[in-house]
Amino acid sequence: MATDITDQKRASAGQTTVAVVGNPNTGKTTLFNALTGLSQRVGNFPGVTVERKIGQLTLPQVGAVNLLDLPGTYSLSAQSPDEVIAVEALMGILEGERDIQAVLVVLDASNLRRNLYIVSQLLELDLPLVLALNMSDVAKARGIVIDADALTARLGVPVIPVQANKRLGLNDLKDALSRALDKGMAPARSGALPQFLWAEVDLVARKYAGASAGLVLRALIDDRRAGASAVLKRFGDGFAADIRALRVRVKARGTLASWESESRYQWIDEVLDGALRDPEPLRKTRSDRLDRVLTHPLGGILGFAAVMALVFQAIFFWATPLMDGIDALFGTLGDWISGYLPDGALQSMVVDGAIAGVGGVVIFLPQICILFLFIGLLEDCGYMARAALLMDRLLTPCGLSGKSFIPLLSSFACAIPGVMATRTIDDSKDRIATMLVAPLMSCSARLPVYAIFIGAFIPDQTIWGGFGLQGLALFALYCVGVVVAIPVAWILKKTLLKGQPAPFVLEMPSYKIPDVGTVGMRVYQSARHFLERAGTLILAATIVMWALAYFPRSETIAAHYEAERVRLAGAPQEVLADLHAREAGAMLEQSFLGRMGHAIEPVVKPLGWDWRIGMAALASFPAREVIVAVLGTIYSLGEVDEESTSLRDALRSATWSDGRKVFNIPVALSIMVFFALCAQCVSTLAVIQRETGRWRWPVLTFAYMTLLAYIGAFVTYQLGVAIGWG
Ligand SMILES: Nc1nc2c(ncn2[C@@H]2O[C@H](COP(=O)(O)OP(=O)(O)OP(=O)(O)O)[C@@H](O)[C@H]2O)c(=O)[nH]1
Ligand SMILES: [Mg+2]
Repeated sequence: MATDITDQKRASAGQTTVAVVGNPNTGKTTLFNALTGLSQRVGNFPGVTVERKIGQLTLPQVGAVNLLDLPGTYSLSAQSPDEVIAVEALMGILEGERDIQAVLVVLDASNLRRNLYIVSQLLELDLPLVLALNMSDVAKARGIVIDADALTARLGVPVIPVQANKRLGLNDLKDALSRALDKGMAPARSGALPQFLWAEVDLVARKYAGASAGLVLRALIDDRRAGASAVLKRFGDGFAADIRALRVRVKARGTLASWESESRYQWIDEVLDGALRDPEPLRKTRSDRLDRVLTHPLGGILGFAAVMALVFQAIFFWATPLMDGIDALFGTLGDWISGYLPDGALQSMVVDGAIAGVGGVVIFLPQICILFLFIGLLEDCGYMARAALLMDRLLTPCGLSGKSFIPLLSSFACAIPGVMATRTIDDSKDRIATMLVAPLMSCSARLPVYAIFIGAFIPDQTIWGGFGLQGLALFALYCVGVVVAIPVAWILKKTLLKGQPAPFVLEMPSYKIPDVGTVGMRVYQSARHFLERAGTLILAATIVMWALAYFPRSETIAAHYEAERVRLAGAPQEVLADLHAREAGAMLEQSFLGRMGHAIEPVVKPLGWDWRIGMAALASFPAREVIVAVLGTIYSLGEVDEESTSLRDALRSATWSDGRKVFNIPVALSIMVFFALCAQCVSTLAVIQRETGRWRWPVLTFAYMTLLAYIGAFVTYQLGVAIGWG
């Protein structure tokens, strides 16, 4: 992502690096954003951050330092790829990572006991620590009182109450960070583990330069987990042999892993004794009461369906006036530019290529904004995690767990973050299976495709007392991907990725009133991304397609129609317009695009498509919105009807050479089903390759999705015709 590179450049100015760590969903990124002025993604569910993000912060006395935002983790025993990133960064074993000089631990004050677990481990890493006691407002509302001074004294590290979303306590926090960096002293160990163990561990640590006791301990306890493997790799074979020998000696005295959790929790109880007052730790909170309804096995699912139906209704209902406005704007722009540019290739490229093409896509900006407004609201209020819980029951039979749901849900915005979000899944087979079906979820790039065909061919009627037919059609298309994903995941988990779904554990965040800034940022960033794509990738594709559709110019056709015009001079306006349209059509037919199109027509004919649709779909393999732009260009070049200005009208009036209409409901449905199922996004395939490290997975994704898309479109068209909609 572009922001990463700029952040990286800006960050390199400072040398010192402070890592932000803590349990998932404790507000690390919110605090990171508040301190650095960046706007990384925030959301009210665990697993929002799955990458390292770097920013810069100026501290009193110390000056500029780098701040490193990391994925959340409950402990240093990392399992899932996102936790591994956090743990490896902390241990200084991440390739290309500068060393970390201090750690800023973000704690959820309303859940302090569990949050202190990782603190007890971090105290052993020989790094200065500062603890930010975040969500202090939530704790206060629940009547929880924490004595931060007492904790500071007991832990030997500063504990600073903050409220990141309101930027409260930041100055105190910065002061504490400055002092910690200034002193550069690591705190004393927690004392959670038995003394004999430390004696053994210290012996090994002393032998290897750079190996702190904390690192040796992780290598010893975490055994084959990723963090430990990285430590072992870093210090070489002799170190690994020492650890093996140490393990044998220690095991003779008890089980390491259970020791660790038992003794750490015991330590936590001692630390909190008298410093934490939680009046009713087991009382039912407002969140619990809401959950009784929202995660009810039947009521919850019905509620979820209702929420989604509302979203799709709103996408059509609210967007229409704004879209008409943008449409008119581009129309005027085209007319205005036509007036300035002489007739010919340049005018055609700008007006028929760029404006008709890109304009056709940009019209859908309001719908994108509305979609992301809802996604942002649902993410930040805490509903997303509940939806995941509901879906766990439905996903288990197809071999996946609720853990897969959040990545799949993210894929409705865009499959790229969706694929990245699979990093929260521990089991690698589950993770790959989820990645492979993620692109079946209808991403926002499909929205313009659906919207144009639904707008043109699905009647704007209300049925069943208030539901708009267009909104329902959109909802149904979103369901197509989901319905197909279920058997695909099932087959994958039965064959190539055989294995039981891992048990589902996801912490339920408390419900919150969504933050205006967070939701606004989500809408703004996706709108910007959409426009950037339209201005770059889509524009480039459109110009290429325009050139293919415009050239070569046929002298013979031009001469023929010129002669006709002379012959028909003085004829009524409609006759001349018809002549113009026929000339444009003939030119298009013999263009490079027309010739290629005719060559592929036999392949797409069974789907009910003409060559134009076939070529537009083919051009959309790098990025699916291209179809809208290309159809805009094709129909603008081979103008069918002078009167029609919008693409929607052009589609409605397009005809085959024998005069039949090209588009009808089965054709429109067949195109939409094709786009719902096809893997037309180079970036997604590239991300799958990067995340899995293998080419076979993106290739398989592309192959199975394209095949399904063709079959789906064929069946849809043939069924539609059989029913008599054609
Ligand atoms: N009430 C309250 N909400 C907060 C506070 N700080 C952050 N939040 C909200 O808590 C939620 C989680 O914030 P994030 O910053 O995404 O949390 P994170 O720790 O980065 O989460 P992961 O990246 O998933 O580990 C968001 O909805 C924030 O708006 C706070 O002090 N008080
Ligand atoms: Mg985060």
